[in-house]
Amino acid sequence: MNKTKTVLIGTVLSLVLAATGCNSDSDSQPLSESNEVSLPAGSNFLSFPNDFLWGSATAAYQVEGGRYDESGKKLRTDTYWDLMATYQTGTNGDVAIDQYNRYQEDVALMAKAGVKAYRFSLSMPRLFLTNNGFPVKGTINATGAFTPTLDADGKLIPAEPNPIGLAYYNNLIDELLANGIEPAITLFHWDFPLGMVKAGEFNNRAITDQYQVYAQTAFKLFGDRVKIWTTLNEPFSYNVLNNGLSVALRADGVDQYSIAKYVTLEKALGLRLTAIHNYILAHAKAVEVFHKLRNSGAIRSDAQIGMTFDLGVAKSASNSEKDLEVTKIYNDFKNGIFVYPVFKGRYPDGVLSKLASIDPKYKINLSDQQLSSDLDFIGKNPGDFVALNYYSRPVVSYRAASVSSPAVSFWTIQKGIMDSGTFLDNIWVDKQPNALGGNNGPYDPQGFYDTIKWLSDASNNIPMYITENGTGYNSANINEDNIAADGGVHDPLRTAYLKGHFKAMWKAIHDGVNLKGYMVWSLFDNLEWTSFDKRFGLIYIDHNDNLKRTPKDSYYYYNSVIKNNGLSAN
Ligand code: BGP
Repeated sequence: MNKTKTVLIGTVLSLVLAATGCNSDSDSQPLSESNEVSLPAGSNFLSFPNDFLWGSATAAYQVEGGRYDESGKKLRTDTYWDLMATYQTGTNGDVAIDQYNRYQEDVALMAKAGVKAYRFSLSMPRLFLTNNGFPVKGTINATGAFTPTLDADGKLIPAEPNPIGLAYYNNLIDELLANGIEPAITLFHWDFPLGMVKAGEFNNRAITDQYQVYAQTAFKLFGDRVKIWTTLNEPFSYNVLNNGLSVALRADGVDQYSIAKYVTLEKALGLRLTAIHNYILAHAKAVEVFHKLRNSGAIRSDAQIGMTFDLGVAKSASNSEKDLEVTKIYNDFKNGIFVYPVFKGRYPDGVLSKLASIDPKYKINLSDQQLSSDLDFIGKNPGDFVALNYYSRPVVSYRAASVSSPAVSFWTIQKGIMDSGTFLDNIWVDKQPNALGGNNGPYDPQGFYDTIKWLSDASNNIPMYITENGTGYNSANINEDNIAADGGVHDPLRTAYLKGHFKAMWKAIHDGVNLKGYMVWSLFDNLEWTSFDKRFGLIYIDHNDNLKRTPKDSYYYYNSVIKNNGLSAN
């Protein structure tokens, strides 16, 4: 280990110890203590509701592997991420953490951790192997273009699921249930078959109908056993931060990496506005068909569905009127653009006109009439719960136009690089990581609380699940994820991070938020889309030793929280 890193870790550890009240030494500085939530005086043990669902989350491309069988035959068709990951770092998800072959071992580790739910995603490329992974029947012409086949009523026809892929998900679900773990399915966690990306993915409205048929097929296949469903993962990250935007840029003939540094947040939102709208429309279409099936008794009557949002409600840099005002605008625009259509049936006031005023091509490509009928439909199909992924949140301040920007905005499309930039003329957004925040942006449990509250208000306090939260560190930052001499993995930073966020959840419930469960990201170190370096797991995966699983200290901490259904306030 090099010296700089050793010093850094030493400093950070003392900050953590000071912040968690474990063992302060004289050099300790308070670690953004203002970011911790304050608990009611006299709080001692923080108990969670009896039915609180403590769980963990993953996504298919990040854990499954299982791209080929032993004879080299494809077990799934290609996904866009097979290209993305390889293009960026030369790595790929062919094996990932091999959950495809080791799901029984992994479920046993979940059971040992005491988790009550496992959120995983279905891989469309695995479930539909033929026809380039399209979930509907169709034909492919010589140039590779897909044309859906329609029935006599002009409707799409569901494709036959691939029996081997289907067997995998059935086995996984049955194994979870046999271990008393609730399966929670994400229908779309970004790994579209390559063919659907070539067909325009969410820029193409027709994809929303194909997605609806896919959702219906999945409900019919697994809805007898699965109670918790999320439709689509993270509209912001999918459409703006990473692959959606890169698809848009490539389609424009622009190299995504050279343009990355010139892409301001509003430009990225503008470029993907139609796709964002279609993403939300697809959610509503899945909810509609889900409720039809539930009403007709075709799936469990207690099954529930919702969408997973990636939000971070910004903190104002100061109490100045201007900072407070731009922070409100930022939150309404940046978070509201995804949430308001679903729960209010409208986009935030002024956001569409503002984006169009920046560039006339930043618009949803629909007639006013179609847009308003879509919003009516979306507003009528919000789902049964709302789900939140939270890692961090930015600090926002007013920046006079006369102040020269230190740099062009870096809302980079490469995952994992969070930086600062301008948003809408005079809004400065700062997302520098702090010690406990690792490479996710700053550690900010108060931001978690604020985001939960904001989302609860925006969704009329509908039941809420946290579907992702956690932290990953890597060698470029702070590497605490190593097998120690004693054979364990000691990750006090991750434990401290979790503890701070559990307190924030407790407080939100105490303050009336209808929070039903929490899925940590992640139980396993996994393929963080383009690299294995960022380790988010409570279980260490050893790439030098046959992907051996070793529970980290944070795993045992989580186990104790679940067992006690709460944690100490101190
Ligand atoms: C979320 C994704 C997850 C996972 C997580 C890790 O955006 O839904 O799939 O990748 O982020 O966080 P990070 O973006 O810091 O890598």
